[in-house]
Amino acid sequence: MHAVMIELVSIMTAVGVGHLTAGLFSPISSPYQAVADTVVRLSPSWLTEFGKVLDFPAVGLPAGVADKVLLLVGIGVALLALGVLAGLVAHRSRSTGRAVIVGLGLVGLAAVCFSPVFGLIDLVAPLAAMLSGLSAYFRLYNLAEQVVAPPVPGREWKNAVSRRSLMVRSAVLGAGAVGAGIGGQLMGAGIGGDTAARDAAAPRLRPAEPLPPLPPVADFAAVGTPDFITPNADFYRIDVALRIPTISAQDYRLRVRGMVERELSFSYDDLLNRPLEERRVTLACVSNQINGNLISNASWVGVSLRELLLEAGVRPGADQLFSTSADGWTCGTPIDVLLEPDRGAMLALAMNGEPLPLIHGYPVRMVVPGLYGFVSATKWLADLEVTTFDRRRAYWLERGWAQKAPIKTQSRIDRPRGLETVPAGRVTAAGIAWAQHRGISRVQARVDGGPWQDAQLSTEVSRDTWRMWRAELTVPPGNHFIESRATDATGAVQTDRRTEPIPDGASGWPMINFTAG
Ligand SMILES: Nc1nc2c(c(=O)[nH]1)N[C@H]1C(S)=C(S)[C@@H](COP(=O)(O)O)O[C@H]1N2
Ligand SMILES: [Mo]
Repeated sequence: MHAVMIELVSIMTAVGVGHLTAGLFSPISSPYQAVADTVVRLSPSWLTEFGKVLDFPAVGLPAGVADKVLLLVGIGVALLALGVLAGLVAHRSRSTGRAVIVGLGLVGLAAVCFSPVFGLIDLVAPLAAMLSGLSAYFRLYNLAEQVVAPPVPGREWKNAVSRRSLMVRSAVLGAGAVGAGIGGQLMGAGIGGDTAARDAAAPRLRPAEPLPPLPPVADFAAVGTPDFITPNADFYRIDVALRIPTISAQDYRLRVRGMVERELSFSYDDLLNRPLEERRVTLACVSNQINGNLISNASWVGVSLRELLLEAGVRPGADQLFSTSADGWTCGTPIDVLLEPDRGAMLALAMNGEPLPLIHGYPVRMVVPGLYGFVSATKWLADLEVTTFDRRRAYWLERGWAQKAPIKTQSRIDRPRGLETVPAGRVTAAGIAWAQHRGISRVQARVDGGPWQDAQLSTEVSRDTWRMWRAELTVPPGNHFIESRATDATGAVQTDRRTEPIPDGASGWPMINFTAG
């Protein structure tokens, strides 16, 4: 019994101290965090794709968050289970209990060392974790050995420790470990740390030329499409960051280096002082399934990435801009696309009128109209290296996704909803269509494989944003299915050939089954 408790408390101490030390020195060096990050990096793609769309709305966990919470809780449960097992064995052999703590410590240490952003300072937290876990183990075991059974008359109490005091000390240590863990979390997250800087930047994030207001019919939200602009709180989120990198705007530095004539370096203030432009751009994730919701639209304010590259002077032969985020995630974007004068590639600083929210990349992220997010939309941007595709391979390329990934011409059906029952007769179908940077020129819908019918389109706001469609269809009572297909401004029609998201985006016509009654 004692053995299990001692094992558990020792493991908790190690984890708590590791997390606290990391919070003080370098948040990414928390062994717990590093192990979770390693699981993410090594996950097979079926698991990753499952995680991206997993959500638990009932407990307030949207997609992009639910998978992360599940992983972190899962590792905690696994640790506790291991602790119980090790404790049961340690009851017989004390060295097993010790070995498990050393083993876990080494796993944490290895995970930290293999982080893509490892630095020497990152050794402190895993070492502190292992030492504190071991010392808790020895201290509690020594205490446990002095525990005597209920005092018998005449027995010497002096050096003996009561069972109760062992329990109390274990409980205090356990509670301390939990407190240390929470403390480390708060410190690492820089709670309150940068909100002042974020607020201070807000008034300066005004574009030189504000965009004209939206046209009156930019969406058909009244019949079930999304609003034209996605509120920040509803914007889809995709990243591999278990801990949101917290970068202080004061310390922010962005280097532009590699195959350039001149290396450049910018502070957050330098970027704020450049001419700011505003663009409405719809971001889309390559992992989006047909009819999926990993797509959102915002108005971004930031600086021209093309201007930055021209200032640095791209040397001949370079074909890739290799960007790295503060947490080590990497992304490769074709330089020729970024240098197109009318592409509008930018380093965004604001999203829908406020400085970037932390989960969407504060303080600086990339936005490139027309390319899927995994090859263009680096959040928490830390480094820009001009290089070649031969020389450096980005995060998702290493995992089987495409090197270049322009967004495909697509549409989605939002109404009727899947399996919905609607009154027979005239049925309003509605949805979205997108082909960023080419623009949408036509959307058609049909019922039960019948003739295609042209849908009405919302006013085009920009060829870089989605466009909404609605169509009035006539359906008799019974079960039906509806399909849609979009045509982009180059005349290319959305293909009916169904493909999986991997490697360069899903294709195929969306289809919804519904009942008219
Ligand atoms: N640092 C970092 N940036 C990232 C990613 C990531 O994992 N880490 N994911 C990319 C992917 S796959 C997409 S689709 C977009 C999503 O941006 P959002 O979360 O703001 O919607 O961010 C991109 N930028
Ligand atoms: Mo993505």
